[in-house]
Amino acid sequence: MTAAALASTVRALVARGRGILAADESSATIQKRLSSIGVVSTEENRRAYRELLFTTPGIGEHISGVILYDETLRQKTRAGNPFVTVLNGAGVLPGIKADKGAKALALSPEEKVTEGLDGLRERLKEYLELGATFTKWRAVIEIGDGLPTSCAINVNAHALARFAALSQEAGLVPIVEPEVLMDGGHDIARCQAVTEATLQGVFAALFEQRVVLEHILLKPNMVVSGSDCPTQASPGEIAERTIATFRRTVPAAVPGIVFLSGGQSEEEATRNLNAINGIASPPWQLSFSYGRALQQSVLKAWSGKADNFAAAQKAFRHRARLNGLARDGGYAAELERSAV
Ligand code: 5MM
Repeated sequence: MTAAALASTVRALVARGRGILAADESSATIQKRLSSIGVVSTEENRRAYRELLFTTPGIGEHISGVILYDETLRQKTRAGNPFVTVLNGAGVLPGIKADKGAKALALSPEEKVTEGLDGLRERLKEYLELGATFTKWRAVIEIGDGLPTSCAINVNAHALARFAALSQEAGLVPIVEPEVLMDGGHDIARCQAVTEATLQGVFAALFEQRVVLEHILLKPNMVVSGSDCPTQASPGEIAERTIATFRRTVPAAVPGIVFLSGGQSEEEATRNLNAINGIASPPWQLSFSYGRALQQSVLKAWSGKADNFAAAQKAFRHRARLNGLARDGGYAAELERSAV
């Protein structure tokens, strides 16, 4: 794939009014999600749920790309149509989770390092053949007493950069996801300091490994208060601190920042994205790549029952539309009640 093709994929993923659905839950995570609605995580139930999402009428209006899990990239609709074909037909780019999960970091077991580099060049070749146009790798950074260590930041940054370089070599656009977790009682200032240090480490590694910044997307956390912090920051403060942090660390050559939701409620994730897009003229497109914040109400509406299929698709369309509006700063809380 040429540089022009990588640039065109990037542009499509961060087009105005649209964003990314992260449907790349690993087997352990999808099991948790399905069991929360009383559904057993069999291959058929996972397939049926993903079919519900991907065949939602009008999905391409507000969704530009979907991140898939290895199993899902190979699956088909009940009628035998490959998911990749369904998505392409709806104007939605298929992408793939390239990492193999976060594992305990040797000699610092409270922290994690993401694995999956061995054999990655060969897997990426296959993913391209199966129809993926972009990839994603998630690193997890925890905040705690004495955490994160600079070791955890650096080993994860190194792996993210190796993943990004291999993806670009294969002709796939890498989404680089360093997630500073919300878990804990820390305040927003601490989240800001850790996010800043993490992004500095990530961009130093990307630069060192010659990754073309124009052909990546960054998928970070927003700068927020820890989930157990007694004082929760307002959307205005979240937006100000998030943008200030990125201005210090993310080069303007990066075309887009697509946020993860990280455990925020659906409404919080939409409201905060809207506030972030209300800040004047940042150099990057600011969009979403949500997993939970696009799926919580969908899972609940579906509850594993075929009769609820249409209601669940309606819930998905609603969340996608609201985030599509927030991505351009056009969301208002009253719209929560206006499902179409
Ligand atoms: C959908 O969740 C993704 C997969 O997580 P696991 O590998 O732990 O199963 C995850 O990478 C996701 O893409 C991001 O964390 C964003 O999802 P949220 O729910 O934070 O928006």
